[in-house]
Amino acid sequence: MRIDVVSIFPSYFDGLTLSLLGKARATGLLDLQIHDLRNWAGDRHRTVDDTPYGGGAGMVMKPEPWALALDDLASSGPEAVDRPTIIFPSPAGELFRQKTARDFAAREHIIIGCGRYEGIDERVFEYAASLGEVRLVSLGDYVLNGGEVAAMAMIEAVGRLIPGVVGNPESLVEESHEDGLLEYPSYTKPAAWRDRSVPDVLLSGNHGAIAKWRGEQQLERTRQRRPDLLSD
Ligand code: 6GU
Repeated sequence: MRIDVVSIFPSYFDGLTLSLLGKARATGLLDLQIHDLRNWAGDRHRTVDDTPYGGGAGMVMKPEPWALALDDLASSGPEAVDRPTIIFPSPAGELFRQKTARDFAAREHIIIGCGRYEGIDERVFEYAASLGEVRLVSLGDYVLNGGEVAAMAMIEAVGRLIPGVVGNPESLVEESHEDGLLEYPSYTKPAAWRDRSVPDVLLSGNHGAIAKWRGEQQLERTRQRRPDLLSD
């Protein structure tokens, strides 16, 4: 899978050389390339923003550098991928969920455009739709300063679903959100620690009873912490 990221802060993404995703990149499972939007700016100062028409606070990202970046990257993907998926992290987008991650993990070529300032000129989204499938995607109902942190979260969530990235694929199915519920609690040794003991059932060796208990814990936690998940 190929992922191209466009940002004015490429070094945000340095952390993606670490751990499982770093290994996936080194072994070629994930071709992740980070690009500086200013490479496509047209002037000596490498300007990428300007004042908003109609007035208002802050600056808006200019359309021209974005269009040139998208032109170059859309035609640079893996062989035979004519239309990439073009993701713009945005607090005004659809919610990014585990099922969105599964959807994106099945794509061959993803381009992620990270906006800053007060946003990107609206015509960029229209133009991008002529090159691929455009998705505006939000991490949740709060505001970040730009798309970079959201893009990193999405890359990690998507990258770990690429076959082979997570060593034991069984660990992918027993996680929060894979089955629409929160994860059951986990314990390790010692069995008694600071006056707290591990639930007896986990020491019983009775696999049926353990599975039943874990299922009950998942439901109870979901009811308490995320009742919204039970009604979706
Ligand atoms: Cl994707 N972008 C920004 N700037 N803020 C956010 C977000 C994305 N998701 C939640 N807040």
